[in-house]
Amino acid sequence: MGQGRSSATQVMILGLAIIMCVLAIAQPTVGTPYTVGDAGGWTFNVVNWPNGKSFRAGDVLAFNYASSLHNVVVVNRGGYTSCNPQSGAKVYTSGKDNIKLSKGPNYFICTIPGHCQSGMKIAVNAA
Ligand SMILES: [Cu+2]
Repeated sequence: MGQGRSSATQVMILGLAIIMCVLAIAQPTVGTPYTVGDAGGWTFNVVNWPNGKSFRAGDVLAFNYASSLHNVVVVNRGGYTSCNPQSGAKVYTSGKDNIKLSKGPNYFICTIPGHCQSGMKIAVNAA
């Protein structure tokens, strides 16, 4: 009599194990999220925020800022250094922009006049 119950328990355990395996496999490889500037957000003098952090391709940078005051522009190395975006640079303006890092160097600036020059720029290298 006890035989029936224990096999039902075994089936249940097996079922749970299968479900857990499926969940583990289905877990997408999501990049680590980072909030640029931490609590201060995307603002002036955020330039040193990436220091000491290691980023990987696929990690997501969250740029939080007042959309009336700032923007986020994806630039190349020259645009980063000069604070002048190359033509066709992608511009984000929502105030809550999540940008996925690509492998290698990633550069972001704010193009509101004077802001990039005031340290509103970051360079992030993604492994
Ligand atoms: Cu700005």
